[in-house]
Amino acid sequence: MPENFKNFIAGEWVAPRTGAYFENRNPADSDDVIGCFPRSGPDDVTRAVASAQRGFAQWSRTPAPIRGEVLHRVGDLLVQRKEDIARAMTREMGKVLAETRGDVQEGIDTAHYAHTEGRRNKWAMSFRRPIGVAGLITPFNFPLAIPTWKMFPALLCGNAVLFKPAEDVPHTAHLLVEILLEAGLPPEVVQLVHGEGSVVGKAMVEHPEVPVVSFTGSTETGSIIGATCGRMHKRLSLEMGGKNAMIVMDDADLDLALDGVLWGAFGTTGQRCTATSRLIVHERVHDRLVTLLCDRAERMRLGPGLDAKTDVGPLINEDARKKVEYYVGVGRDEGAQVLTGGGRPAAKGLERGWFYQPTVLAGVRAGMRVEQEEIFGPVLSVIKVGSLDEAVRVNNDVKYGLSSSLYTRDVNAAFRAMGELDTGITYVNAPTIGAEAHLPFGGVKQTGNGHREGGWEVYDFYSETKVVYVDFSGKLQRAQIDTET
Ligand code: UN1
Repeated sequence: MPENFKNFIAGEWVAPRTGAYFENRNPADSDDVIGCFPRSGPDDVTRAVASAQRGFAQWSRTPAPIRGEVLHRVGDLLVQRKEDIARAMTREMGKVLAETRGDVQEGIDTAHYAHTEGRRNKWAMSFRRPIGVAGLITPFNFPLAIPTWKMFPALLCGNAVLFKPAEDVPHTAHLLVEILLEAGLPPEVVQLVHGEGSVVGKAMVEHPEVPVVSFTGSTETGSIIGATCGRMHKRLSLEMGGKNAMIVMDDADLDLALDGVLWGAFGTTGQRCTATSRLIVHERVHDRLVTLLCDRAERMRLGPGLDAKTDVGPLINEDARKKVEYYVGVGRDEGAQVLTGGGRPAAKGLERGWFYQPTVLAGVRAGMRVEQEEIFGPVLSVIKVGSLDEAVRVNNDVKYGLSSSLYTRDVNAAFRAMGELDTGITYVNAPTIGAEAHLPFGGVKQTGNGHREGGWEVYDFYSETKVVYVDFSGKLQRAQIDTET
């Protein structure tokens, strides 16, 4: 005779008021009756609810840590009986043992997690407070965007801002501050101080009443700022160099990769921290892609940015062009071939600007200076590899880690590379540039110091977390000690 199981009501195992039962059979063997279970009626429910109300009154006043302890013991007992319960569950429900064991394990995990949640036994909250005057030092390449990345979250958090834009782009900074004032920002909340980094930037960073500093620029300057901020215990966000690579695998959509690399390498005349300055190409598609690339690069139109027909504008200044010229020379000396570009454009009308041709260096090998150092101009180094593993190694073997990109149609390869590419940002089937405001922006290694701009992470940076505990028990509850009622 199969066993008659009972209800558990008001602290007891009891038979249903109805006296009726139903059979529970093994779905894999309908001759196997597991037991007979109560076919209960509304009376049973009413009694159960009345009892549960008393239970609630008691349990809701039991401190959460004690509730957690009980759940912890439940988890431990589930561990002990895991196998028995899994077997009983398979017999009744039918799914295979590996699955019913997993089912029990999920219960164990849930119990142990609930236990730790029970530590929250005081009413508590955390909220954010502004820090003070934020010193913002910004580069020339995104004259509006980068100041806003820093300024808007800083202001939203309640800080005042002291803004020093790059010497090459003071006018955009001026226009931005005018807009802030026109929008109603109280005038003393923003300060704009133009000038040189070595004077104005330095004075800001060293000022004791500027407790938070955000800098985007070179790794060299970032290191100096970091030393000062470290010494003065200031909060500092650094966004520095990059040597970003696009990897193109042999299964990639080459037309897509071609559009991507042209935009990544020569957009903004290569003057982005995120610029694609290395193209790591699988040997099976290398020659084809490089031919197409040089052909397209040669046809890019240089000119003033205000001319609608221009693809590539000038570099920011003479020093920037000299640096690019220097590096192309270094590349030649290292044995790279200049497949296209490699000089100033001859076209009339460009003599008075800091123009430089989009340049492709081929035959670049890992470890060459043009492969390792940030050039910040329209120069792309092409490195040939034989596998994704090699491509990832080459990508990672630089001191920077801002952005990376992988072109492939292999979803498994893409997901593996997302984890292995040692950069703060990875694009799949898109170039290394193009970060958006709602996601965290920043890099690893010498690119940054662990902070992020953008997303909600930046709000962390511009605020201090305040935690408040309110103990309403009317008696001292010593944390971690008074765990009993
Ligand atoms: C930079 O070059 O410092 O992701 C910023 C991008 C741009 C920002 C670049 N949205 O390329």
